[in-house]
Amino acid sequence: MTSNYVSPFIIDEPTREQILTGTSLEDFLENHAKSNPGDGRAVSDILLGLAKCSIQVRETINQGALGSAFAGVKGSTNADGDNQKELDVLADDNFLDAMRSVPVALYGSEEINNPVLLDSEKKYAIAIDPLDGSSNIDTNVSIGTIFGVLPVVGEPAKNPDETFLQPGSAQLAAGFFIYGPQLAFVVSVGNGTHIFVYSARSGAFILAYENIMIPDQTNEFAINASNHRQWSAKQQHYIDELLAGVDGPRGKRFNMRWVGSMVADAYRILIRGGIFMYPGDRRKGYSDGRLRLVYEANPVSMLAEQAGGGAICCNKDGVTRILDIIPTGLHQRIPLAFGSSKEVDCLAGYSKKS
Ligand code: AFP
Repeated sequence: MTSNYVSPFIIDEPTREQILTGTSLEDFLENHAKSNPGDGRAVSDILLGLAKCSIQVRETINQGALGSAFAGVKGSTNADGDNQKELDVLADDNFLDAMRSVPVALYGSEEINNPVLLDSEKKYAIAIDPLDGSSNIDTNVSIGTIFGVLPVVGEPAKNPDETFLQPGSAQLAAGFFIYGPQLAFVVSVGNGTHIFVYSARSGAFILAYENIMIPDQTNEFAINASNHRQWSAKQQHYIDELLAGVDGPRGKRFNMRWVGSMVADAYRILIRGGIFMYPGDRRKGYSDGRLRLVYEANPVSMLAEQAGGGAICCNKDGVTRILDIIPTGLHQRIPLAFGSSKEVDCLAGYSKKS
């Protein structure tokens, strides 16, 4: 049977990839290595190692229910008591292996109780959530890998925890991969936040947004509103005033979005603004929210700040910049809010009100 159908996806015009400068992640990292004689080369090698691994992980994710990694709950739990799925474990194994051939001494992962010592002679550590949003795996929703790169402090063999108890401001780089409609890599090495999109055509990550800036104002918020009754009065007051719309004190309508994978919500906020919140609440085990400071809040806060946004913790002690907090443990949770700077400031104002 013959068909005259012509796919609209086959076009002769140049793609945006061809029009873009064509800067690949490798070029970008080579430049970073050359212009930062101290840590630049090592950080670049680590980021490249992570990026290569993300392509492998993405291939497994793309198989979906047809692949063996979607076998479901594995029966074991991680350090925080969450069910682990096959894919969490697989992603963790892949990233751990990838870090063996780059200058990483310590690997601190959401999936492993204690940091893993890879090579005590090396000078860098990686804090990672290998599969953020893993409860969305079976639902074909975007999930991701989020990480921060830290300098090793003290003696990694004797006291591996010490390195992970540095504030987020010590991070040399941070980023996340998002396994969504596109495989994208959001990264900062301390000079802005940049987004690379993986091109299957060229087999490389290509710079798509250089120095992305989060719009400082927004009318979109992200929170799991089903927890409303569990929040503090201040948190409820802030959200209630957003919901009051044009007739309320904010005088405008706010829209809500909640993916349930922080990386996906963060990506949207980087692209079009917004505020993300996971506050502490009254549920058992949720007094400091759900997100982990060292390998979730710190990386996303570096990316938000480097994109002109803000990132804070609001709790009974007041308002603190996330990147200034000294962690008490690798798996510590933290109430987190980040996004458009003016909206983050506004939330901080509500939190300070008596
Ligand atoms: P999982 O990785 O266990 O799915 O957790 C994802 C997450 O830490 C973060 O990515 C989401 O923003 C948040 O949890 C969603 O939490 P709720 O299910 O309480 O809305």
